[in-house]
Amino acid sequence: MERQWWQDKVCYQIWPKSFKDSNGDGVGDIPGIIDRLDYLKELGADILWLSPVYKSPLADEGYDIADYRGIDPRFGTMEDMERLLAETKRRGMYVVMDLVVNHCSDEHPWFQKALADPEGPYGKYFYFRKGKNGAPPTNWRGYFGGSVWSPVPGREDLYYLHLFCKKQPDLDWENPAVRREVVEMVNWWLDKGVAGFRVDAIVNIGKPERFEDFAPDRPDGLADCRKMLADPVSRQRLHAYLGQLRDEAFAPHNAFTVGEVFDTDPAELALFIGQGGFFSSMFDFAAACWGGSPKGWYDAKKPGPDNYRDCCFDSALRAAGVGFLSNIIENHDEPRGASRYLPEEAANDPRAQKALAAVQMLLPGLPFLYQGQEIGMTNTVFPSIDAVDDVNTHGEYAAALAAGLAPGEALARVARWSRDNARTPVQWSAEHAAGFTAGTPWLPVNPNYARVNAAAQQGVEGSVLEFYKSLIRLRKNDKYKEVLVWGGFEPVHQEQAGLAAFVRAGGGRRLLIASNLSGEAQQVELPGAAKEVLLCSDGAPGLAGDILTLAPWQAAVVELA
Ligand code: TEU
Repeated sequence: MERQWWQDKVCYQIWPKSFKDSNGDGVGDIPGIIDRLDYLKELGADILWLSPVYKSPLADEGYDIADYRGIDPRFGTMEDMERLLAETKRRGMYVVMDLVVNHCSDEHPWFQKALADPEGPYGKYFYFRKGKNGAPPTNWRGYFGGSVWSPVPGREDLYYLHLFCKKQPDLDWENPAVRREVVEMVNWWLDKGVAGFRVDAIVNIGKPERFEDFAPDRPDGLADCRKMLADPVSRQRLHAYLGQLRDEAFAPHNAFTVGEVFDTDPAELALFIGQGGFFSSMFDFAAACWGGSPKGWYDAKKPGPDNYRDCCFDSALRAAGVGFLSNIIENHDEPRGASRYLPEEAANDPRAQKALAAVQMLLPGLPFLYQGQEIGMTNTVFPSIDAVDDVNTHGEYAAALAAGLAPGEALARVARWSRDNARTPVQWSAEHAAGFTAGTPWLPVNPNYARVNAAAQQGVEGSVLEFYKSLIRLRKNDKYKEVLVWGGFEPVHQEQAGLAAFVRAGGGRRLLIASNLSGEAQQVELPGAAKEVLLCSDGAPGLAGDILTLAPWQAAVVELA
């Protein structure tokens, strides 16, 4: 496999609204990001993925774009964006934007023109369909709950399609004019100096030839819209559109792209991330999807450390020799990784957070950190459903109530998985509003900020932040880069509960990564003679003959002879 410029990099996701506010309005902004570039550089982040900063009514927090070539004034100006590009370049860093093109905002001029004349040229940018006997054209349920169809105001029996919220009308990719607009816009940003894109919700652009009802799958009488993704025509179309984006925009710029790809057939992996695939990489959502329920995510099961390990190992084996998956424990759509994968009593334990970090950062593939992960931020508390901002959480809360759950129980369920857990402001210090803003933060800070914050960890040995830095330094160290970036992967002792252990081999070296994801000491039989302990999360591991002893929640990297 030909090597690519981005493979030895470390990525960091910024969710701008909650990263750092520079002007006291309580909303994070681009100047705030520029202000923290030295912090990110010191952490070892190379590629910064910015969730959307485009002009938007923020109905879905920027994933509803009203102008693809404009910056929302809440986040700054185009001059700020250009300064960010220059300042990152100066530090040898890269900026990756979010490409949200399954849909736009209903406030985008395309949709406004389409509403004014659904039969005109802009009507063909979207999906307008006649209803069926007074009901919407199909019985599909959208990602955030409710019908995917909303009536066109002032038009009897005419609807438009939105797989997400009703302020996010789907673009019709079968229309070559839509594809042309997107290709030109992508090239415009790449010419401006962005290094690539994280590609949002992209599998949804492939739609079937005909829109037909599916068998209802919940008490609401609707059927999951994702059923259309399996349609062979949807799939063929998806591949054709992605091929065009790659050939006409990504490839000529040697861009880095990472797809938000759910619902792939393992057989499609090479097509997506193999040599010459549609994307450079795609996220591994195996662990995030573990325990999912057909009733909705309010009903999902909580995974434990062993489930996390098994999902990651399966994915790593599947991708071996094919391409680079992007590894995450959390993002802006998920609860905090520590709260999700660690047992409840350990979620706030820095030792456990470090043990989880060692696995994620040293697996094969590309590590992605999400803002605040590096300081061990955890889920927040929601005093009531009114304290929740996220549109998706409100949809799930409604589904939980409709399924018969009492309001208190419904709140407890959605609180565990809510996207707002990841969206509370980054905790920079123990000062006012965790140092995020001089004003009132748009979403309350997590009450644990006095204890969990960057200032308290910066330069402090044994802190979660410093441990992430040492993991990143190890991955980038010239001596170990070959094995940790491009080396092979072999799970060991996978049957041992509470242990995540694997061997990376390459460039003449073999490294054992062993992480004790349990509160009990563990003995690990070494798969070879120990040569040197390269890294340990806390103190030093016990080494006697061919047995490595790990203290509770201790992780170690051992070079084998
Ligand atoms: O997410 C796509 C997606 O499938 C989500 O609905 C996901 O299943 C859900 O958020 C899990 O909680 C992307 C973005 O990451 C998300 O923030 C947007 O809301 C969505 O697309 C629409 O653009």
